[in-house]
Amino acid sequence: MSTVLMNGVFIPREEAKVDIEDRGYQFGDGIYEVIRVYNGKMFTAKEHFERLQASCEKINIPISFTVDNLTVLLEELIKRNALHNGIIYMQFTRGTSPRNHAFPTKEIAPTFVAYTKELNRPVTNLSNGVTAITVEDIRWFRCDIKSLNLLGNIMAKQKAAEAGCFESIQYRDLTVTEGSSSNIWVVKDQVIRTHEANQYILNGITRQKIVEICQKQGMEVKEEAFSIEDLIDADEVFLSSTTSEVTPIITINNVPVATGEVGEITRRLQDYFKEEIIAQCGELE
Ligand code: PSZ
Repeated sequence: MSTVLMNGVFIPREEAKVDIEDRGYQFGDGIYEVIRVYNGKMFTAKEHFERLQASCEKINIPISFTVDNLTVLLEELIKRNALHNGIIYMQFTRGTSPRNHAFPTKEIAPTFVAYTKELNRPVTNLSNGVTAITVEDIRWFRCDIKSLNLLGNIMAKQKAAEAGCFESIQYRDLTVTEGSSSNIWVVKDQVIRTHEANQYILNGITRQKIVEICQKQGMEVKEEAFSIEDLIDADEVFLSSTTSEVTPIITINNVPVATGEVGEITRRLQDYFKEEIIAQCGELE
């Protein structure tokens, strides 16, 4: 039986219940984070906590934790669930209040939940790459907030699933924004590009790490939007996320990317990223 952290208390998963008037349940009025755990240790935890705080501030959910006490609680959660490789899912909602679109006028406590899930590294996808389709980005204009409102994202992912593909690459007008749950990258003539971090995308923690790696390794990286045409014409395409790390994309809309082989720059970035993981969490199996 697994243990869940709910509002600061450890309880059995079966006992973790939310009220029907929790604003997360009724309006999607809340935010979340997913932190990767390797060898029982959290990877890039500080960055995830900072984004969590930023998301809360952007929608005025009062923050009821410090990074230090949250770290202690999540480490305890990992221990209680004997989590070796997996994720911590955590979310804050604005709390429970009689239904009304406007925020409650009375001060209410946010609802906080965190739980763990076992998940191995997606070694087959990392090695062979995945397939993708392009879909129109129908989401709102605050994709920088890691909001619980994921209808646009899940509809995009469902389209990919129905096409037998791993991910949907979203575009607005002619510009590629991001995947349904990942950031998208192209490589052309040794130059690596991904959409700039603004309101049209989530500034992925994996994305930020990759930019850092490129700068450290002297690989040319541009945080600059690119078009559907650039995507189709790229030498290499890959996606990045907490659970997918650096995953090659080998076909888009059933058409191979360049030769259809995983690119050299993608492989280098995978290796550097793995070194980052090992430096923080220890040797991987
Ligand atoms: O397990 C899951 O459900 C996860 S793990 C990561 C995500 C979902 N999504 C991350 C994400 C996203 O949802 C969107 C719309 N854009 C980019 C990303 C990548 O962000 P990081 O690198 O922080 O995971």
